Amino acid sequence: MKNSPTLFEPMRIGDIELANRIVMAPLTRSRADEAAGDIPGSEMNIEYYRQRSGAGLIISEGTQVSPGGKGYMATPGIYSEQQVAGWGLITQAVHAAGSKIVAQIWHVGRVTHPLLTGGVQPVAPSAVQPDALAYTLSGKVALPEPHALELSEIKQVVEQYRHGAANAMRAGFDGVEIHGANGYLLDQFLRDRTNQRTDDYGGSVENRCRFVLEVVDAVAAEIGAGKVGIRLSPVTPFNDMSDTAPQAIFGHLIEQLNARGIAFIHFIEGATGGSRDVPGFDYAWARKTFKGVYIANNGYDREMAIDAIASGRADAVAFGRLFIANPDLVHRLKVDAPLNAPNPQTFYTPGEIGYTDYPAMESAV
Ligand code: 8OZ
Repeated sequence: MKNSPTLFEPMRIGDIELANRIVMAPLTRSRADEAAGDIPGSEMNIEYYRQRSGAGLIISEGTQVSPGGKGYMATPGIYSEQQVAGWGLITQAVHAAGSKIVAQIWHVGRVTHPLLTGGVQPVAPSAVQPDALAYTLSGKVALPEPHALELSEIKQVVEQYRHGAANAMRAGFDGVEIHGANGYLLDQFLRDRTNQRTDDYGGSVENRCRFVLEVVDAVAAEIGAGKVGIRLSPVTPFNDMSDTAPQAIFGHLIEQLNARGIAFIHFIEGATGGSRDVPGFDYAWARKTFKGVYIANNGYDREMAIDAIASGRADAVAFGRLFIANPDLVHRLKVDAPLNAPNPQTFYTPGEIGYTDYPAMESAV
């Protein structure tokens, strides 16, 4: 295609200028200081992000907007002053290394256990218990039935997202990605397996989109739509999710997001970390319809990514596992060098092993 961009060319996402079209996907690594209050910004956290600053854009690991929004061990928050200060050290290092970074703001909804939230009962649109386990210091435990949010509580959660976005900007982030994917709170409102409400927030596609759009509106009003994106996974079964008509609900949502002028949508195409071949949603339609930037994700390799940009199927491509194992991923993709293999055993373990010790090419022996 004439004049089509390449993966390695600069681009603009809303208000954010990027050096290339390679995005580091949000990656939970469970290495915040949990004892101190889920604080990010240790030397090794800073080093991890700094090492990966070849990415045009880094999307931070999911960072919970409130203690009740936490679903895994040692994930960082973005609601306390200490957390803002810790994130500030990370954003500073990433900027000094020439990259950009947005905060992924996150509430897990029903995907948690009081052992992870400091005793807070999990919440959800409806009291539908997930068929999934939580990993806690006391081992694996079944997730309990969540409390269905009251109308007044929904408003409080919207305010938590607004506060998280404001904090992200104070911490020096270039914007935020609202986590609307993978069966967490926003996704629980969208999909009909988990949303069985009969009030203004359930039933019709308009009603099931309401909470997500209230969050988007609150965040955009706080920091500007040009600094806001959202991650969606219309067909993933992850976290015991499903919907009877994904195209209808996500189609409506995307049209509504268009009207709000947000900067990007980050699509997990297919099953999260699994098959890309899951029916039910037309990504080509989404690409054509959405006026902002389309970031593609899920199982991309070098060739697929180059082709997605050259063919115009996506504006940018996000890599997860490959960024865990290859701090210099952008350089390696550019020169078509061999890649380090990620080790799933150390994805969520404390410490530097499997975190900051993957070699860059220059230091490889
Ligand atoms: C895997 C393990 C822990 C968290 C997501 C934040 O699914 C996650 C996550 C994934 O988006």
